[in-house]
Amino acid sequence: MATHHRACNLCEAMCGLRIETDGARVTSIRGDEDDPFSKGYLCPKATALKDLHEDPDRLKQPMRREGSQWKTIGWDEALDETATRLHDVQKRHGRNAVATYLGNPTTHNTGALLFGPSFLRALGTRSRFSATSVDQLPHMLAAHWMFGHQLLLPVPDVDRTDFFLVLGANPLASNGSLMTAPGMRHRLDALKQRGGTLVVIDPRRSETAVRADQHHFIRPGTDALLLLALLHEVLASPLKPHVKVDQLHGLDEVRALVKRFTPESVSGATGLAAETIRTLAQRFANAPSAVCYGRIGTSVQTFGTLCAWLITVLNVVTGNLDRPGGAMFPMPPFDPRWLPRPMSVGPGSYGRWRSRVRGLPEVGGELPVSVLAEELLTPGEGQLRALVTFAGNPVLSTPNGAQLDRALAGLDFMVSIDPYLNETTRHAHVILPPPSPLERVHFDVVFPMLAVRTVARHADALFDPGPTARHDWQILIGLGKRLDALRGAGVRASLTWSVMERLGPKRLLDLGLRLGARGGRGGLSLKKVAAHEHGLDLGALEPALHLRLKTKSGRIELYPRHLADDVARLEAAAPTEGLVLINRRHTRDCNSWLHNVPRLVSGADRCTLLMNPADASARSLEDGAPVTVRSRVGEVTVALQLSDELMAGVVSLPHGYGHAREGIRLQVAADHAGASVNDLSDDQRVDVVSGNAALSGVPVQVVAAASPSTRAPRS
Ligand SMILES: Nc1nc2c(c(=O)[nH]1)N[C@H]1C(S)=C(S)[C@@H](COP(=O)(O)OP(=O)(O)OC[C@H]3O[C@@H](n4cnc5c(=O)[nH]c(N)nc54)[C@H](O)[C@@H]3O)O[C@H]1N2
Ligand SMILES: Nc1nc2c(c(=O)[nH]1)N[C@H]1C(S)=C(S)[C@@H](COP(=O)(O)OP(=O)(O)OC[C@H]3O[C@@H](n4cnc5c(=O)[nH]c(N)nc54)[C@H](O)[C@@H]3O)O[C@H]1N2
Ligand code: SF4
Ligand SMILES: [Mo]
Repeated sequence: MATHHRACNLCEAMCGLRIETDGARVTSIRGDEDDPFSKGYLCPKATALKDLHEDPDRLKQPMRREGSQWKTIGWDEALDETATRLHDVQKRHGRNAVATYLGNPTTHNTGALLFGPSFLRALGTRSRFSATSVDQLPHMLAAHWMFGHQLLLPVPDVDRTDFFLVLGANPLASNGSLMTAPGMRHRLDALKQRGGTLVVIDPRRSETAVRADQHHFIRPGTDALLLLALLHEVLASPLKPHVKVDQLHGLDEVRALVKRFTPESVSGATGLAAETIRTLAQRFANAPSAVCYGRIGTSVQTFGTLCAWLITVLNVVTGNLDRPGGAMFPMPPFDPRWLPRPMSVGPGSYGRWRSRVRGLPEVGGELPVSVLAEELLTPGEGQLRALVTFAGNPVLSTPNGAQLDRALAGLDFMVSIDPYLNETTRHAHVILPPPSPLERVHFDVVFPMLAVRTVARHADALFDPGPTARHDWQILIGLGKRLDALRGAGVRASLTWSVMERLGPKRLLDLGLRLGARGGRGGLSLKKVAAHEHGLDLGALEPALHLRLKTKSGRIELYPRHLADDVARLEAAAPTEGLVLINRRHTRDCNSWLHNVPRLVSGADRCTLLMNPADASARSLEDGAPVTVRSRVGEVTVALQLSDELMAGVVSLPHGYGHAREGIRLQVAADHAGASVNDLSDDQRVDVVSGNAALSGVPVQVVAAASPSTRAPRS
């Protein structure tokens, strides 16, 4: 029997876990009461770490596909073959003919974060894609322009704020995003207890909205208009004395811009009464501290970057940026932003190259994943021929997944570094599976940069995966060094790879902690962090932007040119008629990849279409009946679930389902297949500034299903 303490790696909240093991078995997983940050909180997903570890469908050996058959092969053979075939495609068609796609779990994987960049350098392709462009890209681009660094992301100081204005986020289901704060329910309760206010703006009365002091419906995709009107109101009064006007660049231009956006002018499009907008602006501006926070509902829409920008402008002009109770900049002990190169993450970039077919700009070295399928399918010079997927399932997670599904079937070569044979990896020629999360070192590299307190935490592996396993970082190094060797990169390159192999994640973390601790001040070590087995908490956030602002002007850029220009597109946008589709998350889902865990999929079918009863009766649709949902790109059939929690004119499907595809090895998931919302979302709908997918607000029609063979269960 042994007890282990470590952070859960399944979502951004980093909850501290207390895991009991008996030999090679996990006997229990509970919240770590002594964790100073999560204080014992955990969600139902944490126990999935045991199930993942024990899942008979989880792959343990590399596999090669021969037709539709999979054959187990050895690691050297798998890595040699993969590197040779990637090299071969690059030799024949150019380096950019190989694409990469990095999925969400990359950000929770210490080894992949530390060694992934070296692999990408060795591959040397500009055809890089990731889940970023179906997620937080607009926030990163706005930060790049406003603060000079894509990862200077302001985080709501939820524990000290007096007024929390939430747009397009449902932290009570998602446990928070770009806001690492385990146990959101307790934090929101504490806000109430200290007399604070929670206001939620969402087309659905979400789990978070139910607990708010006020919830207002908004027509999907119109948040930018609402924010402009809030700014109109705020800027009509003199600024508070503590607003540091001399640190701002472009305030007059913002003032001039928002003049025409009166609450009356946006009321029709947004669905909020002018008086509601006016009162909200005044209450926000007059609160002792306030913070506006927008998350995925504001990012995955056609005006995502405008939203991210205007949210920050609202925080700035009300004096709530970089101030306790407002939006703050975490400066964690291990900080990949300020480490020396090559360990650091760069400040970001924009438009250095464009996608071949649609001409969308590169952002931060990546192209938007909405163009991946067309780049694979459109013949001609520069067509993509091969793909590396790492911890991603883009067939289910990116728009028009069915089109991507078809495109992947035609690749010259595909390799997936992934523990599962799923909807995406079934197209691979080779799958390289890493061990389970409990078999590896875990140190959160990304989320302390988004955490509402200054924290760090290290844990060693619980189990040894054995000599025949390869960690993600070992796979990445294994491929990188082979690619360099095939290219004749020379002795120096091969030495560098050997050094990295010998360093491994722990020594690199130690180095990073010594060099980069707390905004570059150094002084910690992995040993010191690891000594705090329940996690190291270094206290509440402190104002930090003055130390770290990276803009050329040395001031906050309030009026970035590309965004100012994009307001014209917003004003020209025609209101969408008819039903629009939005997405939702359930506490027991984790994007597309935990549906093979029986305890997380038990109970009533969750993949239902939520619809307002008025919309259903207008279409003579019945609660519980199967309905077909159609968009420009496809259709799915699911059970209808009527609820007035949805705004009229809006329907909602969960994201991450659709496991009915042939050839996957996910027995439990296949029995709870559901339908993929991304068979409806449209690859042509993007936020044109960032290229981020507009997954929300998709125009759809809903009709009774042609052959109502199944009457799906109600939840
Ligand atoms: N249980 C669970 N937790 C998760 C995940 C999961 O799949 N399941 N995924 C994780 C990941 S990768 C992420 S990025 C985070 C995301 O975390 P959140 O951003 O909190 O994501 P959601 O829970 O989808 O909440 C988005 C909300 O936006 C609303 N919305 C949709 N369109 C609009 C709009 O146009 N305007 C406004 N104002 N609101 C809109 C939706 O109704 C929904 O309530 O969650 C993480 N946590
Ligand atoms: N319509 C719609 N689409 C969405 C969203 C939405 O709200 N609505 N949300 C978007 C968001 S926020 C995100 S983040 C994306 C997620 O998009 P993706 O990252 O593409 O998809 P996931 O479902 O997270 O798939 C994760 C994959 O990683 C594998 N994996 C898990 N752990 C590891 C590991 O440690 N190492 C390796 N090598 N592999 C691992 C899993 O087996 C799985 O194949 O989806 C996006 N798509
Ligand atoms: S909220 Fe749940 S999934 Fe997220 S870190 Fe905590 S226990 Fe893990
Ligand atoms: Mo995400």
